[in-house]
Amino acid sequence: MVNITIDNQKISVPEGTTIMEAAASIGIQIPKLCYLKGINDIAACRVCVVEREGMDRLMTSCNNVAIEGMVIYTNSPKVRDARKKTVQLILSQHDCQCATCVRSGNCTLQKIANDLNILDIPYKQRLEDFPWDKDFPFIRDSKKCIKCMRCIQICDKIQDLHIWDVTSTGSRTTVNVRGNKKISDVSCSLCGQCITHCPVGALHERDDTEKVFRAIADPNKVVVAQVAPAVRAAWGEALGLSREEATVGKIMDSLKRLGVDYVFDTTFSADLTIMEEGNEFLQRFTKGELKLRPMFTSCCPGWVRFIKSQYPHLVPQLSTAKSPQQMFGAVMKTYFAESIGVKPENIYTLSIMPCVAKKGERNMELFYKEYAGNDIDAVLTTRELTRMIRSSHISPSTLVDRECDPLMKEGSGAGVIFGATGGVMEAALRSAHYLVTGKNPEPDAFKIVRSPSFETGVIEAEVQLGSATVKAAVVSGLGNTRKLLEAIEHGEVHYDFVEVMACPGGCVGGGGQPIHDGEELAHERGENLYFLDTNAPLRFSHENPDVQKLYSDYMEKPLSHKAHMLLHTDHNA
Ligand code: HC0
Ligand code: SF4
Repeated sequence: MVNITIDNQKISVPEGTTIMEAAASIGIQIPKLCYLKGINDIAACRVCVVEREGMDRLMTSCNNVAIEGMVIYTNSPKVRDARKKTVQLILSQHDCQCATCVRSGNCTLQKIANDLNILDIPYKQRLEDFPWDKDFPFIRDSKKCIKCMRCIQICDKIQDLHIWDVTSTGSRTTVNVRGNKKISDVSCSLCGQCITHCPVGALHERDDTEKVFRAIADPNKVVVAQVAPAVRAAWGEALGLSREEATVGKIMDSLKRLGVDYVFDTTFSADLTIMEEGNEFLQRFTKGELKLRPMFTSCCPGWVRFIKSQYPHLVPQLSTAKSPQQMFGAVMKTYFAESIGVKPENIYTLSIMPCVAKKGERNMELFYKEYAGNDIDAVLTTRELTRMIRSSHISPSTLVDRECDPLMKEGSGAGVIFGATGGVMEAALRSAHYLVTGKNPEPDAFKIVRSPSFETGVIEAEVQLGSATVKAAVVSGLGNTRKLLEAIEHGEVHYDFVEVMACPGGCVGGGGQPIHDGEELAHERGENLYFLDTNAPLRFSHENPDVQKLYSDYMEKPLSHKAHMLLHTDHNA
């Protein structure tokens, strides 16, 4: 242990503790803008400076450790003065139009400036203005970038994609797409992790809320919405609702109150995906098509973009099943449209997703009889949904639990856990066990594939399906994924079935989820989904009565010709 004094309080902390951590242990939260533990501890912003007794120069507290006998002041006049000047300088290079910023009220810079009582900016404003393609699924506003480097570090160290870079040097040092290229010309996965780790509003999703408001107001459109599994685990965070209060039924109510005509839960089509993907896996597995092993899941568009750009030769190993989002869109514009007697072109399919990449995936085409369009017409992130609720002046406390509409009402617990890393695999194994043996396993029989912690990269499991042993692996985060793919390519590991999710922890940690300044909530949100699964009346996708009805009335059987037309895709197209 090391003994130090912080703001006149004597404390003992373990060796290696940073001054920032030591201060936090006694309730002193030293302000910081760039710091992310283990990822960005380069002291780029210098907002976290403290004064050490006997030293002239102030020191950064995020990357200096406590040393025996140190006496530290975190809020002396010298510290306050330096910190204020630093923040004022940052503000002089930041577009401070807070009223029109998507992060207003949830911006670390705004909070720090307020806390420091900064009432003016004595320096000349100098804003950068790089062009950006406003049609791209996410937007970078260079006028708001504070060069904290978090986006660079997340993309390099966690996602191993290197989309962002420092460009120029000295006082002109700035951040941009690597090589000053257009974002559409680099291999961005659209995972959105740079957005959720940006402390200000320099990065955000393309706003599609107005487009959705217009569709709702259009008397010729029937708006049909779906809500992804992971949204229920996080939407309440942005509206001040507790986990218990923020039920999925209240999301359905909010959508109806916004004017959406029909509301559904993506867990229905997650169950449908299991029927298609599970059968596809068993077909590939039992036929022993070794060159197609392992089969990779295909429901995460961030991962699909990654494999297409980084490992194109492995694309044939992706499951051909569309993601639940896309399957649901196709079913809404065909089976459901026919059931309510509306033409597919008058159905407007909307999804609420924890994801930015889904805004790109939505472009997947749908051809059916004389209809040619997209499965999905608009994707809103969890953050956009909560903005729509706020802008419609709906008080969250007045929301009530509302069921989904008939025909595709049911969703199983297996569908709910899709939103957490390992969930797709676990759901698939539950049903594959039934398909192989004719018997249900214990619902939690395959919980070995669940991630024990947020940091866990790869989970491996050998599971028994009847007499066959299936080697499964689950990975989340694209840096971890690259390592796993390299090991597969070098013959170091052998699997039959691999689930990949681009975001650390899976969709619960998605790039479209509420932002908490670098705090990682994926594990906690994932636990919530497992809790919902444990308490769900239905635990197996193959037992979903509405999915069974869809097959008997419309699709015939999994992997039928019609199912192939509507529910599968050619990843090479
Ligand atoms: Fe996901 Fe999905 S689980 S990718 O994370 O498979 O976005 O939540 O909706 O489509 O179901 C996201 C979440 C989904 C899809 C489902 C899958
Ligand atoms: Fe989107 Fe989920 Fe994939 Fe992240 S893990 S890119 S949120 S689908």
